[in-house]
Amino acid sequence: MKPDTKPMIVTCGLPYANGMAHLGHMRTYVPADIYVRSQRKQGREVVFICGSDTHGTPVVVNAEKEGVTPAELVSVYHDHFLGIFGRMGVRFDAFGTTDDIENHDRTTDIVQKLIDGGFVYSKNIDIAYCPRCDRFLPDRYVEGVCPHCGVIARGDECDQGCKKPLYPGEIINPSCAVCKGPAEYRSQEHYFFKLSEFEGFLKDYLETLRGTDNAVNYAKGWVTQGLQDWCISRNMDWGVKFPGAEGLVVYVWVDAPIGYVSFTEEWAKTAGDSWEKFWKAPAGENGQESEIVHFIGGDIVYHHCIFWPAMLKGAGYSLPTDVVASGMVKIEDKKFSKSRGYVVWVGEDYLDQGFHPDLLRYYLAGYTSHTKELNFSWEMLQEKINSELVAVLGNLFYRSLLFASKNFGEIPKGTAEPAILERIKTATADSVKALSEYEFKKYTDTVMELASFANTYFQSHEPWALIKTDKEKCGEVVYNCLSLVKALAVLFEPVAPGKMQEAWEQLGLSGKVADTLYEDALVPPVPGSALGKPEILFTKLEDDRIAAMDEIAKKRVHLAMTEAGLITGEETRAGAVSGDIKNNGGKSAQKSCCAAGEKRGEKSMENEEQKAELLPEISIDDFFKAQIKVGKILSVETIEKSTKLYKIMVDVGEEAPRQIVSGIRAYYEADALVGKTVCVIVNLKPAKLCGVQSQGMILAADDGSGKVSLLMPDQELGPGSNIC
Ligand code: B3M
Ligand code: ZN
Repeated sequence: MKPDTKPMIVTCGLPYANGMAHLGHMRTYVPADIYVRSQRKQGREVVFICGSDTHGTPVVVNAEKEGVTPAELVSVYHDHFLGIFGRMGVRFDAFGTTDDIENHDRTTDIVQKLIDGGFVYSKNIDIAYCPRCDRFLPDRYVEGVCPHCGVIARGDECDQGCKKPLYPGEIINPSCAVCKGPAEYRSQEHYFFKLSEFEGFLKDYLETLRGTDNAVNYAKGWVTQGLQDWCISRNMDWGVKFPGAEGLVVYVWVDAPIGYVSFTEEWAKTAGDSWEKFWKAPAGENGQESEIVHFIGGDIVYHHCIFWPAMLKGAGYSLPTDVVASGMVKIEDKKFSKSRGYVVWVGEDYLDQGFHPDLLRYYLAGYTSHTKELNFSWEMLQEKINSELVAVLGNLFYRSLLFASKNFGEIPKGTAEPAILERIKTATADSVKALSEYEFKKYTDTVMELASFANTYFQSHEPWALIKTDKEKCGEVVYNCLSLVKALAVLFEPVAPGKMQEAWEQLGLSGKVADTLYEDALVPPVPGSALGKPEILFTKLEDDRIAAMDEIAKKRVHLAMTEAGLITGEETRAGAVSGDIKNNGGKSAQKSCCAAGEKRGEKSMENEEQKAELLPEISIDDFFKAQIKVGKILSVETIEKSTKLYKIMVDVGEEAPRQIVSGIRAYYEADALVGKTVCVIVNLKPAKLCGVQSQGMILAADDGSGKVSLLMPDQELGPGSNIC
């Protein structure tokens, strides 16, 4: 295990300081922290960098929603993230904000270098403008249709469709994200980075870039398709001023990754070290003399593998050597969604409930491959912890330490068997190799296999019997068990730093296991040295605790659904709380798109899933249970309590018009609906949506990509005509 001597920077994607930390965040930060701890155990100099992403529309839009200034919002969530990382054992060496003076200065410097290098030009382009709000609509202020794949997207990226970044002026049918009204395009001068000039460079560079396939291979594909120049200025006040351009700031995706550099500068100032050795490292024989490893979410590969290296290259900085992208997170088998309640908040739902951070760290690392989809459920957490950490690792530690303490009162005399040392050596080498390939699950599996081996060793040597017949021999066995325990504490520390420090102290060892190198795993404990007090490290997660957490999760989904108008506040049916849309207007409501409320993109993803999933067969009689009639829309009103619903009066050929609540608001302007001839289920059990009575359902079709159309007869038919 010869440590590589190149200094290494490891970074994590910067969380937007606009909301609380959730499991999705941890899926990137915990493995990155494990990686850093593991590198340090190989004797490598590593600086671990992160910070708050404070600029851009994600922050400004949320601040506006909450009625505070962006700076106020940032300050709250910056502190929140810092607190959560501390509690989760994620130890950054620097955690700055992109609004720090160092980042303003570094961004200005880099953008100026790009300008001086001839990589920036200005051009008049069409920018979405909202006449009602009287302002230009940068990025997430505008919504519309992706020009590449036709899916509903936000202005800066096709987040639910093809995932491509979108450029100002590209989105089709723009509408204002604030007032929801139609936007228009107006011409304005903006600044562009000549990304297209970097095509050749990027092609070669990506051949050398390491990391996970879901990052590197995607990026290669994008370059092959050709690169467009990139608009790097925005109409906003909040952000880094664009050098030499009044009223414009730098696009957030320029100053955010520059945070990696400026936070390194902040670290260097405090540590009395140099940031240049990482970011301005001259090329040695094998390329640059530093390693830069970015851990990111799978949705920001383009930014890290294309934009960022091109910017660094253009401005004369060192280049990322590895990009590691994590897979998606599902909650209870449902697509992660804050608005639908499928979210686990790291503070409120986990740490504040008294769960130890190391259990979650283990789950995140060991559930599946880093690049695959990770599904979280409280039951699976329980199962994994109880059957692995409690039954295997915890059991070994406690039984070995307790037995040693009771029968010897110290580390007994003995020598480590060569076969055991060999086992430890192989496990260490396998673990290190696994992490060099970013295989976190292989890492935890390797550790767990060694723990199983140690349990078998303990069991098969029966120290409880030996102690009665041959204390010396028994001491040998226990000594070997403790050698394995010590090795396991070293190997498992990157995953469970808190618990392994406790184990370290129980072994009577001084110092920090976090500072112990892998090679020390092979050094058995000193015979005759004192032991600490044995304590159970991992206790079973009991059913009632998990059931209580399940209940909290279900309530959250229920609340989200109620807010979205999918179920009424009073209803707490088991089906509803477990996440099914209520039967009344339930499955059929989803099919016909009467379901209201969710972010449009999320809805389309769900429909994608539904497309693949056929419902059970029904008979013709079942079908005719639904009475569908032609109706004419008389009037449309918005429902104040909801942002998604309309109250629609429909003439269905009866004495009085029907009042129907419909989730069609995201797709149709109210005025455009009046006078339309539609199809209505008239015998649906009445329901209350957002407190408003609904007596039927208007049918619509949804293509699964967010495009929604009312179903209408193709000839004019009078209200009340039967659909058969
Ligand atoms: N703030 C968060 C995201 O899009 C964004 C990352 C910036 S990394 C430089 O996941
Ligand atoms: Zn798209």
